[in-house]
Amino acid sequence: MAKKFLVYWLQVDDDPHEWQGNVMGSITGRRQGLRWIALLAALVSPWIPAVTAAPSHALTGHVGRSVLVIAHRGASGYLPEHTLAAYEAAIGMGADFIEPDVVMTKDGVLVARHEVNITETTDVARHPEFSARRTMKLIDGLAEEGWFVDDFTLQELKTLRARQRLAFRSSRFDGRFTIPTLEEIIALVQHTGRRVGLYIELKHPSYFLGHGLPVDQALLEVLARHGYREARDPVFIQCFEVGLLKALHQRTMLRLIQLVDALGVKPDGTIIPTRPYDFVLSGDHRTTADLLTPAGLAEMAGYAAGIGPYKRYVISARGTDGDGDGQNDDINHDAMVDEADTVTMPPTTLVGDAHRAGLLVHVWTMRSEGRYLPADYGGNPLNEYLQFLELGVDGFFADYPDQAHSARLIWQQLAD
Ligand SMILES: [Ca+2]
Ligand SMILES: [Ca+2]
Repeated sequence: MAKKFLVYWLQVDDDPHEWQGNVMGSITGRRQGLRWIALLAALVSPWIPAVTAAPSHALTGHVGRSVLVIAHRGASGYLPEHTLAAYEAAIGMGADFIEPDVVMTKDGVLVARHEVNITETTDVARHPEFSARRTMKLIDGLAEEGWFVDDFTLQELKTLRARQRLAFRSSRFDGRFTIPTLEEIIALVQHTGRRVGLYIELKHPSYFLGHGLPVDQALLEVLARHGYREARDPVFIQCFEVGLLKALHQRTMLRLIQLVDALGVKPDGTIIPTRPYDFVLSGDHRTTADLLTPAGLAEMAGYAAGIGPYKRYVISARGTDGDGDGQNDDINHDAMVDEADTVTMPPTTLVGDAHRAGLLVHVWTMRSEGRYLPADYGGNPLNEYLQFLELGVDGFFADYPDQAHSARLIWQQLAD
């Protein structure tokens, strides 16, 4: 999801020191790290018992009671995403939940992939027997070319191997791992020796329903078959679409999370909202910005246990457009324009607003590479984690779950 957020296109009046007046003002990175930790400890001490009242691995989830490490697509920073190896590594790294995105095969089996289009994350292009299946499809209104999961049976899909999607992450494990089914993932978490939860995202449900593949029904059936039925069970079902979650709320006690997307961030740090795709289909003109108003939060609290917002809705970041071309400048002169060329802005009130509405807040996505870290974090992802912990989020989606786990440990030590 991150790639699209690297687009910044408005003039910015940038002053990296302006935000120092707020409580986060000591995070200026490298040299001031210790000062920041001392300040943090002083700030949090009066109310920390509420945060640590439940053990960190409590999977029931409850506003203000625990902070969950959610392994985003598995330990996807290290291994090809959505493979049993990536999930198993994440469990070993201390994740409370692993996060399978599920899509459906031609023969109605739920498997883990982030996209309907499997071109980027598998070696399908190197299988001549499938070359004729290369095609063009409309996915949520956007034309895509490649190979698509719903054109393959499970048996065919199992002949493919996963590959690393991002050029700057290791490709040494390409070709090693198959695409797992949801059933295989459930078997993995049920045999790990500790309680690990499933944080399952239904991808593009309107697309699949439109093609005669009822992903929601299949998901509830698979989960029920393995004993996941109640709100106390270690499962969250997440989706960007609103209507699907509202319908699920009528049919399951399992906890639901409303994901809240964005189109991008303007150079001045303003978030550009988007529309859930079911809103596009139904003619509902509201955007994700409307979901995050008091009325929107109250509505979501009627069917969801929490929200999964893009993290910039909580702490945005802005760039610099000194040359006036409408794009962020490469202020660190590394020949790339990315989040390292931005600085964070004062936090919004979203975490508190959502908590007052009774909603958990699980933010995405924490990524440790420097290109994802605004300059004031000094290249250290710990600074980002601590800032979000200080704001009271209830969980993180993390590509490096070991680092999320470490950050939580440090946070807890600061509280002692
Ligand atoms: Ca996901
Ligand atoms: Ca740069």
